[in-house]
Amino acid sequence: MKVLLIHPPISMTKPTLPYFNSLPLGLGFIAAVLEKNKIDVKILDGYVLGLDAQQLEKELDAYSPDIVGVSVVTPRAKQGLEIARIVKKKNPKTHVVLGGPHVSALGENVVIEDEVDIGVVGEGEATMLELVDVLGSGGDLSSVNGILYKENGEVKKTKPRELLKDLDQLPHPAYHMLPIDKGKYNPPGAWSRGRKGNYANMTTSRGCPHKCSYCDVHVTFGNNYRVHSPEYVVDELEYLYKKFNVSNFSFRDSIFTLNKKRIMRICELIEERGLSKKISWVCNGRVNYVDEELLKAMKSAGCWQVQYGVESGNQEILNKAARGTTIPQIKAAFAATKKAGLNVHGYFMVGLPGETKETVKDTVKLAKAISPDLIGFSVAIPFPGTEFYKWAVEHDHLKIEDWNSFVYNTAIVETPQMSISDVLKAQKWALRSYYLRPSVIFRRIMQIRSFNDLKTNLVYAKILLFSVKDIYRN
Ligand code: B12
Ligand code: SF4
Repeated sequence: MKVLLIHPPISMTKPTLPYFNSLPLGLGFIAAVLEKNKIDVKILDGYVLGLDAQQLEKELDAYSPDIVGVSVVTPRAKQGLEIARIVKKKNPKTHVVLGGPHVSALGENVVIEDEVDIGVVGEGEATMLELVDVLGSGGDLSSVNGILYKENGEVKKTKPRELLKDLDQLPHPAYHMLPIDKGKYNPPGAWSRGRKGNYANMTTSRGCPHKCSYCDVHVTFGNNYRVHSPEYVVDELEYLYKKFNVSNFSFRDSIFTLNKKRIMRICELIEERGLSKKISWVCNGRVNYVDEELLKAMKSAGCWQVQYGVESGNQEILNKAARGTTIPQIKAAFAATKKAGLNVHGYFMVGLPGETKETVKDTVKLAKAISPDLIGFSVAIPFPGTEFYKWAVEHDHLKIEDWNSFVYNTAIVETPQMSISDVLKAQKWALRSYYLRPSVIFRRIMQIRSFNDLKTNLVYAKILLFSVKDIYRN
C-alpha cells in the first residue's frame, strides 16, 4: 500500500504562500511510524508549497497512492475536502482518510461528505498503521478503534482510540520527507533571532491539564499531559542540527514549561552536548509555570524568547474563560522573563465571552504595563469542540459560519455587548495603541538584527498604519 499524506494549502484555487509556516509534525509522526513498519509513504506539504489543483493532480499521477491522508484544521476544512474531491475524481478507488483537530471535533459532519471514506479521531499514528493493514487486506474497518467510516452510506463510529501512553515509543518525525533544508520553513525575523541556518518547530509533550474555554487541544490529545523524555528531545534537536543545519528552534508544546524538573534537564543536556552556543530557541510558557531559576537555565541553554498567552487584562474575563491565571501571576512572569534576559512575546485576545469596550481597555492597559517585546492581539475564535463554540452556537452569537473565516484576524462571534464589527475594530485599536508609541517603536528598531527582522517590522508597520480603525473615536 502506498500512502500520501497531505497538508492542505491556504487556497486550492489561488496559490497562496503563508507568511509564517512550520513543519506539519502530526503528519511527520504518522509518516515515521508507517515508514518504520516498511510502508511506502510520502508527505506533500501543500501549505508551504502553495499547492494548487494542477500540482496535486501531477503528484497523484506520479505517485499513484492507494491511500491519501489529509490533515485538517478548521480554517482549512474546505481545502481538505477539495483535495479529497480531486483524489476521488482521479481514482475513485483511492481511500481518502481525513484527520486533525477539525475531524476530531466534528467527526460525522466531516465524514458524511461523499468524497471522504474515513475520519480519524484523536492521535493518528497507531490508527493509521492499523488502517493501512486493514485496507490493504480488505479487512473489517469496525475493528479499527478511533475512526468513522461509511457502511451502506451510513456513518459508523468505532470505539475511541486510547491515547499513546509512552511518547518515546514513537520514532522521531520523518523530517527527511519535508523540505526542511530548502529554507522553506524559515519564519519571520520576529521568531528567529539572527542565527544562520534552518528553522524547525518541535513538540516535546502532548495534552494539557487545563481546559480553557476557547482551546480545543483536549479534543485531540485529552487532558492527560504526556511527555517525551529529555533524552528523546535533545537527540531530536541534535539530529536536526547535524543533519539539516537547523539552528533556530521553536518548541510548540501546549505548555513547554509545565514540568520544571524536566525542562531543567533538557537545558542541562543541551549544554552538555555543546549545543547551547550553536542553536537558539523559543518556546510557549504559561505564566503560572515559570520562575527565575528556570528562565535563567533556559537562557543559558540557548533560549531567547518565551511566548505567553495572556489573553485578557480583565480578571473576570480570564475567570469566565477558565484560564486559571491571575493578573499578578502575569505581571510576575513577564518581570521574571525580562530579568532573566529573555525576549518576551505576549498573546492577547479580543472578543471572549463578557468582553466589552471597557474590558478591551483593561487588556491594553495590562499590555502596556507588562510591555512585551512583541505582541499579538487576535480575535477569539470558537473552534468546534470548545466551550466557547458551544456558548456561541447556543446563544446565537456565531455570526459567520464559513470555516475559512475561523482565523484569528476575522471576527465571527459577537458578545452581548459588542458586535462583530466592534470586536474587529477593537482588535485593530488594541494593536495600534500598543505599538504606535515612541518607546515601543524605538525598542523595535533597536532589536533589528537582520534583513529578515527589518522585513518583518515593515510588514507589521504596514498592517498597523493602513488597516486600523478606532472604535473609541467614532
Ligand atoms: C505549531 C502549530 C502551528 C504551526 C504549524 C502548524 C502545522 N503545520 O501543523 C503554525 C504556526 C504555522 C500554525 C498555523 C496555524 N494554526 Co496552529 N498550531 C500549532 C500547534 C501549537 C502545534 C501543532 C503540532 O505540531 N501538534 C503536534 C502534532 C503531533 O499534533 P497534530 O498536528 O494535531 O497531529 C495529530 C492529530 O491531530 C492527528 N492528525 C493530524 N493530521 C492528521 C491527518 C491524518 C490523515 C490522520 C490519520 C491523523 C492526523 O494525528 C497526529 C499525530 O497524533 C497546535 C496546538 C497543539 N498543541 O496541537 C496549533 C493548532 C493546530 N493550530 C490551530 C490553528 C487554528 C492554526 C491556524 C489556522 C491559525 C490561523 N492562521 O488562524 C494556522 C493554520 C495552519 C495550517 N495548518 O493550515 C489550531 C487548530 C484548531 C482547529 N480546530 O482547527 C490549534 C489546535 C491551536 C488552537 N487550539 O487554537 N499552527
Ligand atoms: S489554552 Fe493553553 S493552557 Fe489553556 S487549555 Fe489550551 S493549551 Fe492548555
